Amino acid sequence: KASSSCNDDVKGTGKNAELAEGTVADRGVSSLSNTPTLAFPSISTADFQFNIELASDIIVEKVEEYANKLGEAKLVLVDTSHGSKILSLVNLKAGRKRIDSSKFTTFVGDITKLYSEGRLHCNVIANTANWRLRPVGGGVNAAIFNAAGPELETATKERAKCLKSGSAVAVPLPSTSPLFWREGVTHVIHVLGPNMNPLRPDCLNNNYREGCKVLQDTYSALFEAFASIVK
Ligand code: AR6
Repeated sequence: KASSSCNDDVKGTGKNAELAEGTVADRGVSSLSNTPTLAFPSISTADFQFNIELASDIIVEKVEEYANKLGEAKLVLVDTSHGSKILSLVNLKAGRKRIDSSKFTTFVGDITKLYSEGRLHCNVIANTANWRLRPVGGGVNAAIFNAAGPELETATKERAKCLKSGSAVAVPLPSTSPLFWREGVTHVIHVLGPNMNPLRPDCLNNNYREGCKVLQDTYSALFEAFASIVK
């Protein structure tokens, strides 16, 4: 398997969020919210071709599990289009479970422009990365690495060389990165979800028993990494 050589002990979240927030304000990004907020895309449902009905169940289940554990912090599921099927399904299912909208919402926008274009301040954003943690490919990964500049690649290499599916690694963003000074993002959490696309490494060949478990593990790893940053 392509990623089976990834045995890095993924660690560390960085503790400079408070300091970083001050620096952002100094650089002119005004009216930033103080509520720690994680913006995350739907993991695995585009390039990795994971079934969106199953993925939406898992998102709602994991958000429900973590909403209270995270205290004041908020979770925001993001997608680029108003026609996003995953956002519609999650909104419907979160509504049925009466998930507190002060702890979880959905948002239509580019995850790299949430503050500058949507006036939504998310101090942490999640990246649907590839196992090598490289700034290649498309989707969220390309958008975040492009928007963050070379600073993210350098900071990522200091934390981990690769990523196993089902896991996450949090990377503090240097204040010189445009994502930091323009959007107020202090950390990027890279995650690697289950892959159902035969053209990508480690395809699970429609094994949804394994795939659902890996997707649950990925959201747990993401929300745990966010909890470590905000605590
Ligand atoms: N802002 C917000 N949401 C987005 C954006 C954006 N800029 N771009 C895409 N989405 P994907 P995956 C939504 O394909 O399925 C990469 O090349 C998109 O509509 O990024 O986990 C990596 O390198 C979808 O709902 O992630 C991996 O190899 C969601 O984000 C592979 O693709 C996830 O889409 C990972 O594939």
